[in-house]
Amino acid sequence: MKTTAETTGTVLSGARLATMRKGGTAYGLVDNGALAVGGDGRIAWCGPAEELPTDFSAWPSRDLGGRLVTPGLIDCHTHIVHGGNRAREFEMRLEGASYEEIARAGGGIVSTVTATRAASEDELVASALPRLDTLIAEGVTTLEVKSGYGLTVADEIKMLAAARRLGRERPIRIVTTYLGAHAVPADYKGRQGAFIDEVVLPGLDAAHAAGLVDAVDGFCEGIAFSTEEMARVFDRATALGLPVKLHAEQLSDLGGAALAARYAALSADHLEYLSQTGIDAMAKAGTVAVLLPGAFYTLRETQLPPVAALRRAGVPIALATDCNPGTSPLTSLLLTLNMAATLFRMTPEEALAGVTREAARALGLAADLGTLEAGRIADLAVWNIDEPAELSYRIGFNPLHERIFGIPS
Ligand code: DI6
Ligand code: FE
Repeated sequence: MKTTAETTGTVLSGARLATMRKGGTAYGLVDNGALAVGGDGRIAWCGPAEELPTDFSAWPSRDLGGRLVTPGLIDCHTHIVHGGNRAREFEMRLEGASYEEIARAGGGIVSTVTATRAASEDELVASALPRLDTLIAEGVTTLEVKSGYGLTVADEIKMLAAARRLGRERPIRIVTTYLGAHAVPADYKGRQGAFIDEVVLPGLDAAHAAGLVDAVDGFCEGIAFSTEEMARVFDRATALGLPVKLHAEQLSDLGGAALAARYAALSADHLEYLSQTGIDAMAKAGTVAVLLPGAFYTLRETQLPPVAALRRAGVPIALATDCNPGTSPLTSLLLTLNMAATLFRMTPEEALAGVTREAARALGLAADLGTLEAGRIADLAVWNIDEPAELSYRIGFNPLHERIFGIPS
């Protein structure tokens, strides 16, 4: 993209750029780099400082003192809007109950549904903000938020409206996902088909008509929905022109990832029990694998997601917090990087790509976000570190110096 000096903007100089562009140096690193941000909030130019085109020399410039600059971080899978918490269930699991036992006994997701239904939209926003602020403080500039704890048409819409409002309360890009097929509420127990007909599909139509849906997701699992049931939801999503994604192969292998791939899904998420057939289907469809080490850790899962096989097949791997009250009460994307490296043996470079370039792709936003290059939106994180690997290496330490959302001051 050619931008000329007619456009005013800002030049950020004295930057070590981890551009996260593929195919060049590790992390796409540019030492002694400069980055010109146009008045439209997009990167006009990015590269070695000595090559900065004279077009941009008239722009005001700011020296970043040699700091590392990465794309703003992207948390591409969260359930950050929800009522209540599940600290009591945490205690029960420590006393020996399994996640599935608790879910079957009416606890688990269903207890969060009760708390979410009881909360107003204002209350949902207010309770999500402290969690959101924690992510923002670590350089997160784009956040995906799922519904799925309302499970009535009105309550799903209330959750999505609360999610959209987070983007007006704070300087952050919010992407919403409709997750009506998350759990079967008590009044539909044993009548899953009726739940899909009477709630999931009409809820999707209504939320979409209200402009509240960017993508459609589901929980494909023994304790939730079958592949046949998810196919019905995906058919409706496709008819509405909405992209799909799926919670797949988290607790068992139902072939969810292959189903998602058949619908050209943006992503299949969790994937601990993913088979080679699922991997091949994802590779063919270009579906991103979103791995969620916070849920793996919280559930004390021992089955590792097939990272090496995904790599071999060339499936892009993204990472996210899965921030939710049951299986991943996690609001740190930096800790997620550390867990991905230590638990999943991903390289620090893969981990950082997983919350930038590949996370953008998992949201269908790869043309706008996730790398530092001309034309992309200038969401940036500036860090007080020298080596990008430090982002994965440290535990419980936040080296963010500055977060730039669109237009630098
Ligand atoms: N998988 C998960 O890990 C979360 N949802 C899902 O489909 C857990 C949701 C919860 O337990 O509240
Ligand atoms: Fe999830």
